[in-house]
Parts: sequence; C-alpha cells; structure tokens
Amino acid sequence: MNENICAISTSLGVGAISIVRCSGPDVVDIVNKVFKGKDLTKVATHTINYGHIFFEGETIDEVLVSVMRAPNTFTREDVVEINCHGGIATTNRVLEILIIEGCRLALPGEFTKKAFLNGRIDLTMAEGINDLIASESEEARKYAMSRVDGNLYKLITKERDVLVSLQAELEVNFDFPEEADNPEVTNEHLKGALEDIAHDLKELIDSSSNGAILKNGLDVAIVGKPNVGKSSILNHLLDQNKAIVTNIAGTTRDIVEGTISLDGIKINLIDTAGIRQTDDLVEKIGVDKSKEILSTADLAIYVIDSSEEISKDELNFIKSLDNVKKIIFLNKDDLNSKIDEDILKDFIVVKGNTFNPHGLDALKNKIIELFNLNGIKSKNYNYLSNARQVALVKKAYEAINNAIKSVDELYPLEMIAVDIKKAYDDLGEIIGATYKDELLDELFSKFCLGK
Ligand SMILES: Nc1nc2c(ncn2[C@@H]2O[C@H](COP(=O)(O)OP(=O)(O)OP(=O)(O)O)[C@@H](O)[C@H]2O)c(=O)[nH]1
Ligand SMILES: [Mg+2]
Repeated sequence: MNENICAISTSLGVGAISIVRCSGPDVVDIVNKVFKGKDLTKVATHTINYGHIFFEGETIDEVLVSVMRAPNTFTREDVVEINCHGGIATTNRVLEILIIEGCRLALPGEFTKKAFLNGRIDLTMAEGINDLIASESEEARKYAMSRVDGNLYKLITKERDVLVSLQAELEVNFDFPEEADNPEVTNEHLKGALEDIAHDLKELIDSSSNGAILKNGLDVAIVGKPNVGKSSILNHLLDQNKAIVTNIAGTTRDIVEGTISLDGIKINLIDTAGIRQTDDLVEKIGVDKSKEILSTADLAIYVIDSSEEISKDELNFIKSLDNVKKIIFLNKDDLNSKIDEDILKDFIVVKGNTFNPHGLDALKNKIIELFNLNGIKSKNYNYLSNARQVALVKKAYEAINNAIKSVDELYPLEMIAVDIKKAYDDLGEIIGATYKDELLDELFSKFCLGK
C-alpha cells in the first residue's frame, strides 16, 4: 500500500497532452529529482507548476506538473500528475524515468484500489468510475455518475442501518429479557420491518435489468425473410448507407451493425441475413447466424413485406420466437397490402416504409414504450450495476426471507438474528465493508491502466 506507483493515465497515442500520474508517499521527491523549475517539495498543495523534465543532462519535455498533497487527493496519498506532450515516445520516456527514479508501474485500476483501501470511495463508487470511463451514451454516463456520486452506496447503507438497529433490538431482548425498560420486540413489529426490507431488496433485484439497459444499451436484431427491406430499415435508422441494398433476395450475408441513441440510450442495431431455406453455403451460414442473434437479442424487429401474403410457415416461425421480445414491422406500406392483419392480432405491429419516416418514427416510439425507456431514467438511477451486486442482494433477500419464516414459526430470537446478520454482511460486501483480497484483485484488474 505504501509503494510509489506510476502510470500513463491518458490513452497512449498521438494527442496534444498526455498525463503521467504517480501516487505514494515519496512521489513529490521522486518527480522533483527530474524536474527543472520550482522546488516541488516546497510548492503549495494543489498547484500546477511549469518546468522541464530533465534526465542525465538531457531535456526530455516541457511540462506542467500538478502537485497534490495527501489527504485531499483521489488516492488519499500524495499525487503528482505530469502533463507532458502527447504521443508515444515522450510519454513513455517520462514514465520510464519515473520508474528508474523509484516508482513502480501501477497495476490496472491500482489508483482506484488505493482510493478504496484508503476509504475515499466504496466499491459501488469504484465500479461506477470504471463504468463512467466506459460509457458510450448519455444515459450510461448519467447512470455511472449517479453511482460515483454515491447514490447506490447510500441506498445499500440505508438498508444496512435498518438491519443493524433491528439486530440491536433483538440482542437487547435476548441478552436481558427480564429488564422491564427494554422495548419488547413484537413479532408484528419484527415481521413488518423485515418485510419492508425484503420488498426493497426485491425491487432492487427486479429492476437490475434496467441498469443493464442504461449501461450496455439494447441489442435489437432486424430479422425476416429475404428482400423485405431489413437493410433499408437499418440504413434509415442509422441515417447512413451502411448495408448494401438491392432487389436481389439474399443480398445481406453477414451481420451489419450500427448504433443509434434513443432518448439517450444506446441501441445496437443488427441487420441480419434474410431467413430462408437455401443450398448456398455462404447464405446458409448467414441464416444460421441470424437465428443465433435472435436467441441473444433484447428485441427482434421482425420485418414483413406487406405487399406479399404471409405464409403459414412464416407465421409459425414468428410464433416460435417466444423467447425474445418482438415488434412486427409491416414494411412497404407504400404498396398495396396483401396482409390479413387479423392473423397478427396477438403481436405488436407497426406499419411503415423506408421512403417516409412515419413508420420508422412509430417503430422507435414503440421501442421506447416497450422497454419503458423514459421510466427507467426517472428513478434516480438507483439500479444494481453488475452480476456481483445482483448475486449479493439475492443472498441478502434469501436471508431476510428465512428470517421472516423464522418469525412466523416463532423460532428463538437468536436464530432470527443470525439471518439478519447474514443479510447485513451480504449487503456489506456490495459496498466493500467486508471483502476478500481475491475479489479486489478481480474487480480492479478490469480497470484501465492509470485509473
Ligand atoms: N416499395 C418499397 N420498397 C422497399 C421498401 N424498403 C425496401 N424496399 C426495397 O426492397 C428491396 C430489398 O431491400 P433490402 O433492404 O435489401 O432488403 P433485405 O431484407 O435487407 O434483403 P436481404 O438482405 O436480401 O435479406 C430493395 O429493392 C429496396 O429498395 C419500402 O418500404 N417500400
Ligand atoms: Mg439485407
């Protein structure tokens, strides 16, 4: 923990500025040894200092050096950031010199790990920081920032506070049951409090898929028979001629992907090969891929050419897609329709064509409605953000339910207290109140170098 670490914090490539960051008890001294300018050991904390990095008689770069003294820093240790010129050679050379002078190259996420171990942030904030860096949409950014701000931490802590006071009430009663002053823990009171917590935890578990939508967006597969207009739809939604469009059935062989934003949420559109029986080897592989994507997508837009009749086989195929949410898009409504819409009455249907935006706009609105994208954004972004958190809340939920069962069956208070303690510990693991070293290694190894 007391080592001096350094890393390049900006992405390595051609750019105006790169930042080499160091943290540890001696980093000001280390950088000062190779800095020509003011004496960094004497400058005020949180100042930016102009000068040069100088090594073995050679000027390496003209730099600005930020000196931030503990404890008001990201890692709670002394932190020095060297703003050097960008590009690979200069940045690497500055880093190399710091290593020669006594810093160790940081591991991925090690600065954030120090911030956690030194109590500046909890694990949900640390994970939020990583998600913030990886955010690709406005909503993903807001969602990550909410966790960096500590909203999920506060929510988990609130539940733990309730558990700890319940625990205290129980302990007083089973340690000194005879003391008349002790408020008696009634079964109704206990059960009510436990049920409130169970309700909150269940809500967290149930809403966790909303977090995944904000973070990763939705995978939307555009599927259907050949020549119905799938690639045209992709191109119109992307506002870009990305996929080849021809009137030859079987034009798209491989998947074509693109991203749009719907109300700030990332939508990954995946155009696929038209599904049909074929002897063409390449097309057959494409069709298999289409089916594979259907099995993992969040939503299928099943496109039908409305100027043609729907066969029984096709209808059966659509019905067989019951593992995926789907919207049927009746395309080519500029032509005479041959569709008996009655046979589609069990499905969500949107009509349109690729020459006029009305249908595609309606399609976008349907996606927003189907996934409640507006609702997801309104709930203070308090969603669990990864499998680790969900698994722990599920464990806590199970323990609380066991406690409720024990209350119902009039088990001794000691037994109920064990489950309450367990739920308290499970929730504690989410924020890192307790942790195993392997968990930290695993978690922070996913971070970028320099963060
Ligand atoms: N009239 C009309 N024609 C359309 C419409 N949308 C697409 N087309 C035409 O339908 C033909 C097929 O379009 P694509 O977008 O290539 O169809 P696809 O479903 O991707 O076809 P495959 O890649 O072969 O599976 C092209 O000639 C398009 O110009 C539409 O809304 N109305
Ligand atoms: Mg196509």
